[in-house]
Amino acid sequence: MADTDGDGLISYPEYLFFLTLLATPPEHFAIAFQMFDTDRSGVLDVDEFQAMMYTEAMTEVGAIQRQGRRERSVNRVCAQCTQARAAAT
Ligand SMILES: [Ca+2]
Repeated sequence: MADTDGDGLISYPEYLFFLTLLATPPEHFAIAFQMFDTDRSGVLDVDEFQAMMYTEAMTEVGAIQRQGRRERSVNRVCAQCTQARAAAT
């Protein structure tokens, strides 16, 4: 379930996404789904799913910056976001 791209490995964005799922109250799922289903098709296509993963990772970047953690951690997350977006194109 956490290995969303099926490569047999759990990337940091996938890990963050999975943790977010675990922490999300059930009543918020429908709202979140509608937010990411930008074409209102009722399903998330690859682009919408990648945008969701990117948003989750960038949310974590903001949290890291607010908590004043080391810049190296932020750079690692940003590099993984860049890799995820490059893989999607
Ligand atoms: Ca859609």
